[in-house]
Amino acid sequence: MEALFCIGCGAQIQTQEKDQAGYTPQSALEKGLETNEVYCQRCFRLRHYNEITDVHISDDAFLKLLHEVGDSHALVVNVVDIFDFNGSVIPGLPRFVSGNDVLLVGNKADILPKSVKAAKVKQWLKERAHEEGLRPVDVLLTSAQNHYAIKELIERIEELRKSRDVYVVGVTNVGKSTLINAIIREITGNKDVITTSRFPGTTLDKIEIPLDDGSYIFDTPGIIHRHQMAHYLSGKALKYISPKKEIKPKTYQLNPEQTLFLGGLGRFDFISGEKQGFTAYFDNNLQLHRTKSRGADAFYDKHVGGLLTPPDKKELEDFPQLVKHEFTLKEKTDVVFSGLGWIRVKGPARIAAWAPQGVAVVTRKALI
Ligand SMILES: Nc1nc2c(ncn2[C@@H]2O[C@H](COP(=O)(O)OP(=O)(O)OP(=O)(O)O)[C@@H](O)[C@H]2O)c(=O)[nH]1
Ligand SMILES: [Mg+2]
Repeated sequence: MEALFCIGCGAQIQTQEKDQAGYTPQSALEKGLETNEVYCQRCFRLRHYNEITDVHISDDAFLKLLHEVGDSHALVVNVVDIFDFNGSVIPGLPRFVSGNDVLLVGNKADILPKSVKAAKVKQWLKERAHEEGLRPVDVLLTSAQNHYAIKELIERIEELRKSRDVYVVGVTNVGKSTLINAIIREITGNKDVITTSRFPGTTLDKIEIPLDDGSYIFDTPGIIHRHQMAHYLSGKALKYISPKKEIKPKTYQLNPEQTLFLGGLGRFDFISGEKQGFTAYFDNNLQLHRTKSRGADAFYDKHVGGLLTPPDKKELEDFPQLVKHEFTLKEKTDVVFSGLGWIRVKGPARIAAWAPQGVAVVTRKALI
């Protein structure tokens, strides 16, 4: 029999090993073949019950795919999450794409505050890309979720690909599959063909979508960065790091030696400087708590999993300790908790940002 692949995640369909990628019960396979729509059991569960089955995906497979991109003559669409640019960077991508054109797509435009101008974000993305050694031929902003700028994206891809294949690449959870679903829906009317979810590592292998002229658009699995918050959270807490709506920034006037807890996921200390406003950009559901820095350690130990949640009591078992990162900031700077959000500091100020061990904290030129 010819190899079959799950149209939801790209894994090769098999009926033998229950805990391996692509497993499909024989009866489901036969049913799927009748309608020409074969989904594996993992996709079935994700699509109908929003339940994840863990399967192992190796970084090797991801590297192999990047080499394949380098060896082909194609347009590369690099999707990044504008809410988490640092977490979206694929190390070494400029080297892998070699001579191929790159179109940079900043997805999840819907969660940026409306007051932010698209042109400014595009310019900001271009500068950040250049810092990473990437020279995209163009930058677009989309919302795959709200179907925003999808027509524009399709037109731009058509112009740039010049009859070549298109590889859609990016780290996990930036919305590659949601974006391709939006493209498919725009062109054919079919909805949600590819499986998407808030869990990292949804797409398991390359998925081929044929185009009119015999070339393909490829969805690809995203690498999972260990320094992203998503790596350390399970089901419920993941909601807080994948905002679905426009973020409402909250400004806190802080005196030195005051602390903000970001639920139980992080902590921000204003160490020294003049009293000033700090603007927090996080999922609207994440509760921020202000306390005195003195005693904040004990406050955290007492309340994490309760008042300071997520993580909840159950998730707390495997949740890493918070680690402190100190910065002296002279001008307007974003302090980014990788994959969670950021706090804009006006400066000058000395601050400390605490994140779970392994999760990166970086500073960058303020986006807003
Ligand atoms: N707010 C918002 N969320 C989005 C958007 N696009 C995707 N998402 C959400 O982001 C999460 C990840 O989406 P996917 O399309 O599965 O991401 P992916 O890049 O294919 O991830 P992998 O397959 O793991 O590499 C899901 O919860 C989506 O609903 C968007 O435009 N706006
Ligand atoms: Mg995907």
